[in-house]
Amino acid sequence: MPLAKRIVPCLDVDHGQVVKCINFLNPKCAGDPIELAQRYSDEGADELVFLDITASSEKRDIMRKYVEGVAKAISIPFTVGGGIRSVSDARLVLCSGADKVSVNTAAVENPKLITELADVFGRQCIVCAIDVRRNRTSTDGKIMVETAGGPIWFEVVIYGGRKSTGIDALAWAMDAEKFGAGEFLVTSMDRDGTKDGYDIALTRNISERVNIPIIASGGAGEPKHLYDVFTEGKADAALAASIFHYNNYPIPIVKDYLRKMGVTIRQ
Ligand code: 0VR
Repeated sequence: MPLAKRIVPCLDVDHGQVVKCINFLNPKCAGDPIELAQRYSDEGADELVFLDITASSEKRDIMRKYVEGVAKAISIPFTVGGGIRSVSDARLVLCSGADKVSVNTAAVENPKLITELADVFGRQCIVCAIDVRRNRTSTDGKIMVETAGGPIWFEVVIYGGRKSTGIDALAWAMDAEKFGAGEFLVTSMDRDGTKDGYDIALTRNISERVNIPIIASGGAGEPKHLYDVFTEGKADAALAASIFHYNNYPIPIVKDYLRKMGVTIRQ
C-alpha cells in the first residue's frame, strides 16, 4: 500500500493579507489568512503552508498574530516560512502553534542552520524550501537536464526570487538532505501562478536524488497537473495556491479526481 499523497494549499502572506503572485511578482490580494486556512481545513486539505513574503520589519508581530490565529482555527499540520534565519526565529513560530518551519534563503547562506534546527526541533519539523529557475546558459559543473527546449540546469534563487545564486538545485538538495532537512518544498519560479502545470522535470530530478519527501510547488492549474506531479514528477505532496484561492477547483473535487485516477489520497 503506497503512502497517501498530500494536498497542501499555500497562503502567501504580505502584510497580513493573502496575496497571489505570478513568477513571484505583482502580488494581488486573495483574502484573509485565517478565513482561507479555516476553509481549506474544512474542505479536507491534508496540510497548509504559510509563506510570509513580506520583507518589512514588522513581520515578527504579523507572523506571530496569524500563526496563533491559524493554530486555533485548524486541526491539520501547518508549516510557516518566510524570513526564518535562526533557532530563535523558528522557536517563535513553533511556540506560536506551527508544526514545521521552512527555511530557504538563510539555509542557502548558512547550511549549518539546517543542522542546528534539526538538532533542536527534530528533522521532521524542518522543511528546506528550494526556489528554482531554469537556466539555459550551459555552465560547466552543473547537472544538465535534457528538455524539449534543449539542455538546461536548475538554478537556486533566494530573497523571494530577487537573487540568483549560481547554485545547482539538484546538488543543493543532496547537500541539504545531508545537513538534516526533513522535507523539501520545491517551487518553480518559472511556473508560479501561471496555471501551466508543475515543472515535472525539476521535481522528478530532485526526487530521484534524495530520500526525504518532496512537496511540489508552482504552476498548478487543474487536477491533471497534480496527477502528473504525483506520477511522472514523483512528488509526495502537491502545493497549490491559485486554483484554490480562486476556487477554480475546490479541494474535494481535486481529491475525487485523483482517487478516480488511482492515486492514494487521504480522506
Ligand atoms: P501557484 O502556482 O499559484 O499554485 O503558487 C504556488 C507557489 O508558487 C506560491 O504559493 C508561492 O510559494 C510562491 N513563492 C515567493 C513566492 C511568491 C512570491 C514571492 C516570494 C517565495 O519566496 O517563494
